[in-house]
Amino acid sequence: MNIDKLMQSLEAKHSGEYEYLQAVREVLTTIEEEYNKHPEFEAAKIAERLVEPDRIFTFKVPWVDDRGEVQVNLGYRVQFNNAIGPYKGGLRFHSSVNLSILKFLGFEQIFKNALTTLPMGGAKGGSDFNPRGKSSAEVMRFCQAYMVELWRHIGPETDVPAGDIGVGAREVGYLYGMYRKLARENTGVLTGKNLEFGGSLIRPEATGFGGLYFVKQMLETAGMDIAGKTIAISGFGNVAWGAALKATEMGAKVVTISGPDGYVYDESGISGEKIDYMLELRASCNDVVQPYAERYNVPFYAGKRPWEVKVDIALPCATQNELNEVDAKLLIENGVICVGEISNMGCTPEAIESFLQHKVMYGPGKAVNAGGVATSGLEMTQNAMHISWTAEEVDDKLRQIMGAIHEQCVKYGREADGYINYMKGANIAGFLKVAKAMLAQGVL
Ligand code: 2IT
Repeated sequence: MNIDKLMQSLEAKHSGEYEYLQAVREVLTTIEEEYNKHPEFEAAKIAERLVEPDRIFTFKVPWVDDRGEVQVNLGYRVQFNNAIGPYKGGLRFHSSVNLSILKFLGFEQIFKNALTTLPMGGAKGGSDFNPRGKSSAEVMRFCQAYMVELWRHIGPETDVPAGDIGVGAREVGYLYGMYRKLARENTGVLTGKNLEFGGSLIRPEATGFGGLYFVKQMLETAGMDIAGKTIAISGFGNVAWGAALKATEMGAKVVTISGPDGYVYDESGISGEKIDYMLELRASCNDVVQPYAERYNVPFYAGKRPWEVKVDIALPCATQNELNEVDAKLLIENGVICVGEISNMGCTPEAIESFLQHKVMYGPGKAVNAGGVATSGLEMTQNAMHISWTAEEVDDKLRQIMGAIHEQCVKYGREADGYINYMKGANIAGFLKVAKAMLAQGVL
């Protein structure tokens, strides 16, 4: 595989799609050695076929706001690869959404979904619509207008969307309602549904819980215990909430959460009712964490990120590239032991390089945050069987899946000196599964 040539051709075709090119470069450079052991991959041009999505839908979403004014947003669905199962991946509604971001997320999703051991292909979608500050009626009208266009391209055995940033149970409910009406069928076409119409227990907690199951195993593999460790979390949404809940239950102490406005530092630990309060904060329309600092009388650092705090473990739980080289160096100086991305591509390539150089344990998003989509896969299974599992059954399966992902990362990521390069391990394990499936099915 000639990575430079392939990257140059992608850069020429998709110039300016920085996040997408970043995600592709990371995967190609980490799988190169393994790839070159398989001449059959090169002969079938697996890399060239994998880096381009199967297809992309882009559509206009017109809707009417509460003042009676017509609004026009852009909607997307990127169906990246379905060699091992139906396209699967979330929808992101945020003003920053563009094709580059959805293509990086869709590309990452291929390998993440392969790692879960469940039969799911990779996809992502969304819109530049921002639900923050909108009334529920506006969100409903937008979701309905979005689904009027998307419904023809998805289905329970074809493409199964879910939530991501800006898309929670409320949005999934409105999207599902319109799909059901248009398709005239009740199926598991979306995951992250409410329990009353096919949702799974533990799905809201799953990304955060899965992340902590994984981080606990990383520490245990290095002979350490998560109990008693201090943790910096970024974000204050669903993922940060689930992570704080499980970290606290495991005996660790979460000392930060953050928003676009800055971060709060709660030295005594964000636990108990303070974790419940995160949900209230998220539900309020302002997208700020400062009220937490006022309510619990703790310091708030405006415009700053939580990576300057001295902690044992850092868990990015917000968005892509939220932890850069400067942040990484600060964390390392402060003695960080482990960094687990529960957000997608939370660290910049330079930050990752610093962690690897300093032999800090680093878990990439496609392994650490796979618990969310894994539990979506379990929701699909329950829907297909027309049954629902108990919380314990789902949680047990989630633990097993996170354990299996960890095992694959160790198998393919352990280096000669014993250091586990989880990024390399996750990329190789996810890639091999998809590549073998593509190879067996011919040139498509
Ligand atoms: O990034 C992710 O894995 C998700 N947003 C969840 C996707 C899903 O289909 O549950």
